Amino acid sequence: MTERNMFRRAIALAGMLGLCGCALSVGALLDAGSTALVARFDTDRDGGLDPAEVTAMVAAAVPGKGAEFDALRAGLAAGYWTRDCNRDGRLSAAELAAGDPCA
Ligand SMILES: [Ca+2]
Ligand SMILES: [Ca+2]
Repeated sequence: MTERNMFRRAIALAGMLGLCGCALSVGALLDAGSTALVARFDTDRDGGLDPAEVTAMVAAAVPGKGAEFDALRAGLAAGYWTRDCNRDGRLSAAELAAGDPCA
């Protein structure tokens, strides 16, 4: 297997885990706690991540150019938004931290 193919498989796996949103927490994916994650990307300091902030977070987690990366980022962002259980358009640290936040 070439190094490039291994890389592609790795990002595909990361995308699936992000879409699932169950096996792996967002915090674990970025190797940071949810509170630290919100603190890092909450640029307007309202205590939650709005769509622009989530986009910035995903871009930081998955750098790279091209359609594959765009699709991966879109998938990850969609996975994160399944955690917005109160549907206020913001992801709080509690929503990011919960293993199954909408249960
Ligand atoms: Ca915010
Ligand atoms: Ca929310």
